[in-house]
Amino acid sequence: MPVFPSRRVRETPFTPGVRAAGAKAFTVYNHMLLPTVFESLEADCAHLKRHVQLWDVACERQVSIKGPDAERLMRLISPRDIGRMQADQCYYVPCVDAAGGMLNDPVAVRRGPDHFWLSLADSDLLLWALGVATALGLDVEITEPDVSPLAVQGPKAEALMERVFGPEVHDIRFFRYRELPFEGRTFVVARSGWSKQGGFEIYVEGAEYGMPLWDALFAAGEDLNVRAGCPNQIERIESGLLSYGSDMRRENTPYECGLGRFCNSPDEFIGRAALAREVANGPKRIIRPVEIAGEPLGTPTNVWPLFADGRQVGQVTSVAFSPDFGVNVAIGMVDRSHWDAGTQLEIVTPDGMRQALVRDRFWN
Ligand code: THG
Repeated sequence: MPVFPSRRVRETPFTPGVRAAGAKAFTVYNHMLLPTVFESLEADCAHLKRHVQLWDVACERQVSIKGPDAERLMRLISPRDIGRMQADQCYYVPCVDAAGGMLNDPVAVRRGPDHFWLSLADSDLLLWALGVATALGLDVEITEPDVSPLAVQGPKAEALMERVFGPEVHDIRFFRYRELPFEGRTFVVARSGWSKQGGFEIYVEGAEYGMPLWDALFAAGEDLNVRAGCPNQIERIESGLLSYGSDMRRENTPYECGLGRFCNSPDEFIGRAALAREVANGPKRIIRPVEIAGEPLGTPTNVWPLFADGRQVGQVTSVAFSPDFGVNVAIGMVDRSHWDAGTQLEIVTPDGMRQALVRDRFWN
């Protein structure tokens, strides 16, 4: 079931490399191709934990917010303390509507006093930013620039990055960035990425630099066993990294998603009153790691309901069999009455009813 690319379902600057490396499946994310499997989920995961991978995550599109009112707009649309963000810093920022519902969970990158990028999860947040800015008559320019993130992930990412960008990469702290040269250009290089195996993200500015950088990293990493990879469904569930659209949506608040620690803004941001009420009452349900017993399960294409005493008390939205932990690992949303670690539930899967255990910690 190959995906038919078009102007709407966009290829990326790295697509030639991804195809040549033998991507077996793609999904569509921000109207762009995102590879999901190379060898197999299990083999890709094992390699990621031991070596280093290049990930085409160009689909993490940037919304550029630039101009005299850029910080004002950022303070309105993020519940996080944007005012404290340093010049070289990245912030994970849940964005919410007036009712406190999640609209996206981007990584914000401060490019300057009056310039931010929002590195999006899968929803059209540009339209929201544009709507807020237009309604309030803010002096900002909002665009989707020609910037394509390339992630370098895995325990050998440090060694590979040093060979291409120099020893300065060692000085980049978590969720900080430096502008480092490549073939006469400089790129934002941040220590971040959608895995817990360590690594960097290079924000490649200018599509024409995509394949030259891809090829340079491959050539430099041959003895490090570098391979093409992609966000891995097993590893990211083990790590508790949430996927917007799957694990949480507009019907969820950041507190339900365990993202309350990123909602510390002193400003009058959109959704402030709703989130204050949520803090006062406590969330009704919460994201939980869930272990599902039995044979390896496939991936859900819709919610799998969780039951206790014949009543639905939650749902599971991401599942993978973990070879390292020997169980089906899953991300669920569980009602307050049943969210305590150690609670045994039943889950309806396409393979029938299974036992499900609510855990307090993710695996990685
Ligand atoms: N990198 C960049 N853009 C992105 C993602 C990314 N856009 C889409 C998607 N991923 C956005 N969602 C997330 C979710 C989790 C994290 C980053 C982006 C993440 N979380 C860490 C954690 O939960 O442990 C650290 C958060 C922190 O402490 O600030 O990394 O991956 N460019």
